[in-house]
Amino acid sequence: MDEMDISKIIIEDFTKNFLDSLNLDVAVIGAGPSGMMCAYRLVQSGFKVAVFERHLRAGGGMPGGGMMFNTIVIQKDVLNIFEELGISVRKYNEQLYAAGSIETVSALCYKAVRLGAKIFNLMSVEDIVVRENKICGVVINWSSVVWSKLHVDPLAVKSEFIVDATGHDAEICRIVERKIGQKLITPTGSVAGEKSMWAEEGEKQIVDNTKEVYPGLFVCGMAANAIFGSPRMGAIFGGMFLSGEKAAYIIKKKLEKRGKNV
Ligand code: 48F
Repeated sequence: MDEMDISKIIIEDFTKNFLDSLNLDVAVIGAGPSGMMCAYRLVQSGFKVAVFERHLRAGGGMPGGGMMFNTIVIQKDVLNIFEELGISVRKYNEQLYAAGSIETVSALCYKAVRLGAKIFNLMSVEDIVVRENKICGVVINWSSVVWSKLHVDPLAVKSEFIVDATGHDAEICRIVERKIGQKLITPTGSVAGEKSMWAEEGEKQIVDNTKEVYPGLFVCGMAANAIFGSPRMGAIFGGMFLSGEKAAYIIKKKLEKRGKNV
């Protein structure tokens, strides 16, 4: 065994994956629960999907559970999804169940990746690609470059659709607001910002808030509540799964209309 072989395998394998992801059907930004659920449903339909995640690991806010107690709460409406993913749940009452946050993240990521979703961790989306008032790609850089404020130019990836699944900060929608102006398809044209915690109301509104908010740009998960000024919910996650699923469903219909039947 030669150390050079190890280096060569890593560089060649990664490069092949990366080159294969330069022209996507859907680029999902953020590997939290909503982004991963969206990616999972899209690859199940056979679309080419990559998820760009700033941090070292996938999962977003889920591994941390509630205040680092690594249990999450889900509602009975998503039990079918948990069963499909093979995640064990514990009943608390007629409405609420507990699940392990690590088991949930692992199962969701594993299923999505096995079906073909690529996850590029340690990469941050710092900008978007725009043509004739439609977003058609993302601009990426190594997170370490961004964090160290190094002056290194990024690379671009083309994509039919992009999904802002960046969580509470709704980073991609904020880039649109900053660079294109108040043109988001929201009541004010801009990002309203999330409201304080109200779990039941936030969970009710999140699926409604999941939609196309600029041509080519969809929003799901906490980012959807943030841009429409809906409440946060804390460590209850049913809405994240349903929101990711809804974004995937609308995108699938749009891709099929464009003749992207797979
Ligand atoms: O925050 P996150 O888990 O978003 P989510 O899918 O789920 C929210 C819940 O975790 C929780 C909650 C439950 O009620 O409220 O907070 O809406 O995952 C967002 C991911 O996006 C990454 C970030 O590191 C995180 O893993 N991210 C954010 N901005 C960027 C990014 C960016 N510019 N480029 C790449 N990744």
